[in-house]
Amino acid sequence: MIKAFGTPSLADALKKAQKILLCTHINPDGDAIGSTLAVCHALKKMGKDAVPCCADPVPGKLMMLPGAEWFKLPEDVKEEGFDLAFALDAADEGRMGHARALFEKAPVTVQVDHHPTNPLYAQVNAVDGDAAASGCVVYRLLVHMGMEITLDIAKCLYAAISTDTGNFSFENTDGEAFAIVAELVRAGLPLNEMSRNLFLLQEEAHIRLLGRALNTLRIFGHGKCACMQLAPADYQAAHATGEHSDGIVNYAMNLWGVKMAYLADEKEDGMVKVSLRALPPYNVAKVAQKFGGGGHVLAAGCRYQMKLEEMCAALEKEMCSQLEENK
Ligand SMILES: [Mn+2]
Repeated sequence: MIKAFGTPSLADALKKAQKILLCTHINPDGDAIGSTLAVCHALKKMGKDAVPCCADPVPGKLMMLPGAEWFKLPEDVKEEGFDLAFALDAADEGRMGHARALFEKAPVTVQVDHHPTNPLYAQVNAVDGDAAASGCVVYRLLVHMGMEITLDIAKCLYAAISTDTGNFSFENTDGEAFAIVAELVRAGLPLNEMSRNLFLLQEEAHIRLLGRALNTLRIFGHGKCACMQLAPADYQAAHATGEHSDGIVNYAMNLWGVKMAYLADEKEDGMVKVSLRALPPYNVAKVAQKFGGGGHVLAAGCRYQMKLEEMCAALEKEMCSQLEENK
């Protein structure tokens, strides 16, 4: 169920302010952009001047959200005299990058967030470490303020909640996330079109690069490990750049029976960038550490100077000893 969430001081601060700056975190994701734009739409409906700001541009996939073109880089925010600055989905002040200075200049600061480590850096903090997304906390705030969930707001909150929950598949996906999306659908959310845009559509360069990687798929460790590799020639053939390899390692990881996988990606400078994935009880952070990298137990990476084939052999040796350790 949707949690009752009394934020009278936040609602009060918003009602009193006229010129409001909305800041979110660097390398913005769907929750950052979606939560910020949902609040922006609501504030504009209340007759406020609201300016959304981010130190990095809005990613291409999120440009379809209504109001995405309102976003400004901090250096382009010319307006002075904001009465209030609002931070969204920023786990600490540093996450705002160089938008932080603008945030701190405002006489009143408020924030909405869902990171449990948030140090409550604003004057008014609506932070719930149990919420699946900042978008869930924004939804509670809008309902608390008696705001109508318009179609534009519904699209933005859907982007926020669906991306932060991995399209409703991560551990953080809770009843509230589904309950809110039920309300968004009632508000007219075009679910099929939105989910296709966010989760299915890919650039041609990504699909062509994936094709090259799939051709190198190898299974080892008695079916428990899988790997793929890419080299500069693959990027040239696919007209791809570094960002187009995002997610490719998952195709090796998502094979039946596979417990650990890697993608070894040779770069122009002779370094090999490695992405590693695992299922419990295996630990690929340990594998990455052998090559000066790190990360999480189930998702790690490293960059190492070595010939591609030698790197693959070395990784496989480490992964096989992970298999032995967890027999
Ligand atoms: Mn988030």
